[in-house]
Amino acid sequence: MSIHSSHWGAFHPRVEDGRIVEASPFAGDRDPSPLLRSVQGSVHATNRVTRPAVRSSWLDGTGGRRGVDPFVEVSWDTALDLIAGALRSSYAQHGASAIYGGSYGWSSAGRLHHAKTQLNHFLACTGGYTGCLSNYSYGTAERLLPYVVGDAGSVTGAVATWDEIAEHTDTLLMFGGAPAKNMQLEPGGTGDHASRLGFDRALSAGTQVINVNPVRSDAPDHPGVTWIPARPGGDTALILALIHHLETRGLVDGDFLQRCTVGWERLREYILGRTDGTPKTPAWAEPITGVPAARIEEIARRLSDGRSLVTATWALQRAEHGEQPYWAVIALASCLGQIGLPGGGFGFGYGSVSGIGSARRPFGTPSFRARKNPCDVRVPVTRLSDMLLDPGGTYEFDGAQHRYPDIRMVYWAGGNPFHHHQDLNKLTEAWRRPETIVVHEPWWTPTARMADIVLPATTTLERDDIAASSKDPYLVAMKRTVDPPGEARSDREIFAALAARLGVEQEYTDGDDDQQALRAMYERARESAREHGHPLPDFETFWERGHHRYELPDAPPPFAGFRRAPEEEPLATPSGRIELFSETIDRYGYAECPEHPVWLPAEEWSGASDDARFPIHLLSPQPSSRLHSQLDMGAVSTESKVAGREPIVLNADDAAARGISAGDVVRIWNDRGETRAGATLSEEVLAGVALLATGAWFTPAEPGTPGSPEQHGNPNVLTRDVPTSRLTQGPTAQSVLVEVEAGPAGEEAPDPHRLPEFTAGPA
Ligand SMILES: Nc1nc2c(c(=O)[nH]1)N[C@H]1C(S)=C(S)[C@@H](COP(=O)(O)OP(=O)(O)OC[C@H]3O[C@@H](n4cnc5c(=O)[nH]c(N)nc54)[C@H](O)[C@@H]3O)O[C@H]1N2
Ligand SMILES: Nc1nc2c(c(=O)[nH]1)N[C@H]1C(S)=C(S)[C@@H](COP(=O)(O)OP(=O)(O)OC[C@H]3O[C@@H](n4cnc5c(=O)[nH]c(N)nc54)[C@H](O)[C@@H]3O)O[C@H]1N2
Ligand SMILES: [Mo]
Repeated sequence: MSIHSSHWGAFHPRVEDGRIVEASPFAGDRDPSPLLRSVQGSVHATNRVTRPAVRSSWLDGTGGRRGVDPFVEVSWDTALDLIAGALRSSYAQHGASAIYGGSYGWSSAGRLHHAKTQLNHFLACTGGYTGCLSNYSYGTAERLLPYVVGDAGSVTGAVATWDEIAEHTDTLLMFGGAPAKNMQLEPGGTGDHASRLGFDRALSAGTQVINVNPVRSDAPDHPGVTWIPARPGGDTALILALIHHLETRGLVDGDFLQRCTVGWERLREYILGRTDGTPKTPAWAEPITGVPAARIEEIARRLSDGRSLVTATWALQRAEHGEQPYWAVIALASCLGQIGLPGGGFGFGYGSVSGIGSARRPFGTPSFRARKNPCDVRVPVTRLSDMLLDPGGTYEFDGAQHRYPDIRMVYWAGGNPFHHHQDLNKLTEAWRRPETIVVHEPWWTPTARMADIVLPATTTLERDDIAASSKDPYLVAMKRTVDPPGEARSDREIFAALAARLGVEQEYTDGDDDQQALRAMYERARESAREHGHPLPDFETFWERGHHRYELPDAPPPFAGFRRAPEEEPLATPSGRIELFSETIDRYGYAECPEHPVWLPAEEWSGASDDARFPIHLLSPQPSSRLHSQLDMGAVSTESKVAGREPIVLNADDAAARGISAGDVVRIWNDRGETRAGATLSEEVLAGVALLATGAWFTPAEPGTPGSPEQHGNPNVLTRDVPTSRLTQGPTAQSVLVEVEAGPAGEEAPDPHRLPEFTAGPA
């Protein structure tokens, strides 16, 4: 039986007449994702890009407008000559930094044909490019944590495993729960979805879960789970109040704080109100968080009574001041004194992706090694629009000042900024600046429609690859299963042809065809695995069998060595300890991210009452029905739509107050934009909060026109393009206020997956 893999899991493709008719779950997967049902409809969708296409007014040099002008289909030779010419002239006139190759995006699970990596490798061979830094997922934490605990492992998977939790944890305090919907995905694929089962095992073993969350359904419906409805964005106040209660009742672990942390005295002064006159008591936190003071005291007592683990989803740091809840969680866990004990302390990202809470592989997995970028300009991903709009402008990041490059050419492969970036009306404006925009895509996505040159890329099922992730026990051979539609080529094949035109073919391919490149990747990983005592079969055996499962020994709990001997195994912080006060951050002087965790209300959140026009706090979580914008034309996403639009989840009382019934089309807006969605009502979402998942294909009524109403329910016309802070420059998509109303009636449902307009030749 043939085998393949994807970010949503390994599967067996069944083929009839050259088409995939079913993707059935891999036998090793104990909890396969329902998203497999969307595979065939996506691979064989009618909106595949099948031939190279060029925007007509770009082709004839008359300018025109992206997103508006029709496309002209051209031969591969013509398209590749045009791109090679544009690259040559960009390098000659403006230098490497004028080419933006950041190209953020998940691409595909295969590690050789990972489109962003291949693009970066290609542009490194041709002379360099402006790259991107950080990510939308956990970029804030990734920057902050090294200052606090020495590295970012506690957000990327170096956390207590579900097995450790089941065995040792009495109380699991979860900010944001651990949503089962998100555990379906793992970048690089998974052969065995283990997290949901792990969570269930912990509950069966008696672990008590406290789910602090504006949404109930992010934890299983189980008697061991208590839902604490809490306002989004208020978590830091709640955590400070927990610490206040522990401190004033003599429940903090003074010995741990003294041995393993620095700065407790300073933080304590703040929490007791001695530096700002406001003690952070449970009564103080009650009106901020919506959680009764008595409840907060009870949680503090439970935490200090037995083994406790404090967690937060990645979503909490994707918000204004997103550093603060994470730093505060670490302070709370420090006060409890169980960091480094099995099933105790803190950990981030449970439920954010599949592999968090699984054993981590301490050695290499097959991956493609891109050449080093000879250009050293890199801009945080969240600053995309500002970079395009403000060439030469300065910005602050991580304690230093930087300058935006002058971008003339944008090259994107494997990402969809017209779904993922905040404030898409601002991006539409910024996107007008570059002279040339090239996109490789399997599908006519919103980003492809906004390009000058679009090249048809294959999907994973149309080429050979290997799936692997450091948090999953399987390596899976992804075998070519069907023929590419039309003239589609793999990104690697496309770049090889361009490299030949630019005289760097040998540098780009190393002389390897796909099979040789896969073998080289595999052999490197095999070597690394062997050094760690894990023999992998030879490449032929692996490829023939289709998968390999690693059996991994249990690793010691995170921070165990440090806890035992902080002097001998110090953290990589300046003090070698956990920093509850950071002198380095203090020196940067960022008022929005000061020297220790603080309560700073967001400019936009449901606790702010100064703009009565926008009373609803809009969260845009990850969709249960797809991966971001991927698989939107698949069965699962299509069936989830309400009135032909993305569903918005409204609190039932909020809906009633607005005369909105289930199934209605609603209009959602704020000062940045407006969109439509289909109403669904729920008692399990806090009043004043609404959920509109990310990833519905951006469909403005008038394409290419900033401010045009979006018709399909993409939340990013409403989100704000402001960073968490100058320290981390993370995204703040969860800090958004909107208003929602019924109607307008009679609008036709959009067709987000339609083909663009084509014309025979330049006008
Ligand atoms: N409002 C709001 N916005 C968000 C978020 C949020 O929570 N709220 N979350 C953010 C987060 S965490 C993330 S990670 C981003 C995700 O943003 P993206 O990673 O950009 O989202 P995807 O939809 O996965 O886009 C991947 C694109 O790559 C294309 N692709 C797939 N395989 C191939 C291939 O082999 N070759 C080529 N050339 N293309 C391929 C797909 O068709 C798709 O268009 O979104 C962010 N945006
Ligand atoms: N099905 C599916 N799964 C996915 C993805 C996908 O597109 N589809 N995308 C993947 C990617 S790229 C990423 S980065 C991860 C993201 O993983 P997360 O960031 O963890 O995902 P979210 O769904 O945004 O949020 C998780 C939960 O946090 C809660 N939450 C949000 N804000 C707050 C708050 O202020 N306080 C509290 N207490 N709770 C809050 C919400 O109720 C939400 O359900 O998901 C991954 N998993
Ligand atoms: Mo992400």
